[in-house]
Amino acid sequence: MRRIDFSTTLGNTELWEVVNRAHMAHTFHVHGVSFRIQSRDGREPPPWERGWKDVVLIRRGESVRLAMTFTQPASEAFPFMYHCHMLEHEDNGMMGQFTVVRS
Ligand SMILES: [Cu+2]
Repeated sequence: MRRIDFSTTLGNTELWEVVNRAHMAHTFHVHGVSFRIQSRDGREPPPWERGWKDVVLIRRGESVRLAMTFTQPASEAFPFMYHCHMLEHEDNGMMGQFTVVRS
């Protein structure tokens, strides 16, 4: 609960590549920010996935690129989380935490 996995700066735009090397699909969710799916396995996402998201399904073996801009601060005392949205997975630790600091 007290672990901070990384920190970013308020106003930063980042491109995250999330790779699912597991044997099943996972629903990747980020708190405190919305993102757009830039690609799935290097290909443009289908039309229904081109809007703002906070959850993305990542099938086994798949890789997605997500673009996001951090507009809300998050301190070490109240960090944001990113996690699998399947309850049994997040309850078993498929989760991380990050801060958004002022420059
Ligand atoms: Cu999962």
